[in-house]
Amino acid sequence: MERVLLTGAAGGIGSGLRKLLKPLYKELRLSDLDKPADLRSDEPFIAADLSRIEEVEKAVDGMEGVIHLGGHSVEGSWDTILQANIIGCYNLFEAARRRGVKRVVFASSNHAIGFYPRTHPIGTDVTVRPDSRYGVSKAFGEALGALYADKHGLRVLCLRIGNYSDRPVDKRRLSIWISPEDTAQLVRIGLEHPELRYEIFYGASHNERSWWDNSRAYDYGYRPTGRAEDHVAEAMAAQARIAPDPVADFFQGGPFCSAEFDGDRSRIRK
Ligand code: 15L
Repeated sequence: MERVLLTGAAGGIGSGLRKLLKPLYKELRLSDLDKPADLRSDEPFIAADLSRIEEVEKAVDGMEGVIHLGGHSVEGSWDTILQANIIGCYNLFEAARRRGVKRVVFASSNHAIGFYPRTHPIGTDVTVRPDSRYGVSKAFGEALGALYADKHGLRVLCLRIGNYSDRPVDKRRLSIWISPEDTAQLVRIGLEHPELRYEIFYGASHNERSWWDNSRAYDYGYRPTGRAEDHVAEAMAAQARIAPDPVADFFQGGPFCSAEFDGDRSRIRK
């Protein structure tokens, strides 16, 4: 694997990953709607709007692998999600197929399964329970990845990313946090592991409070170095400043679950 495209390069995860991955690949091409403000002269960049397939095809041209972080990274209006994450994700996989890309690492999200209660530990083989239009778009991306893997032989890794950050910032994030270095480690498995065909992994560091069985990632050699419990005091101090929210505090997806919530409150145990 020598030529890799990183979409969403100007975003939070993209900005961290491009620095960690640059030394590892001969060409790490960056793409986003606009150039990252701190783009260096040795970083190739191509602007692309994911909702325009001809622009996406140009961005993936000549690449062996794609790390697809692009799109809208939180809840948004239906039209925003439709253009950036549904049409955009389809365009990415279809452009990859047309241009002979071999592997795609797709940034899915914990919000594809956000409506599982925190008391219900899950693996990656459960039915999706999205907590938002954004979460639905991530489940859609996982399904597209499976289609392109089974039908067209693309190798695809979907990372259900928890919360990417230097450290876990509240109680919920102690369960779902992933460090930049562990994210890079998982991306490398997606781009390089010889046996990988199609997998879903949780994008999580070594978190003692995790709700997720991430054994598939460990089977592929994942050995996270980030430990959420090293930051427990700070995270709990931050949590003390957040107002309690019975819906957000009950489900794995947190505030994505309570936003617009007018469902069955009797499901929520005290
Ligand atoms: C996500 O998927 C978002 O991209 C990120 O901004 C956080 O909200 C994260 O989930 C989270 O659940 O903490």
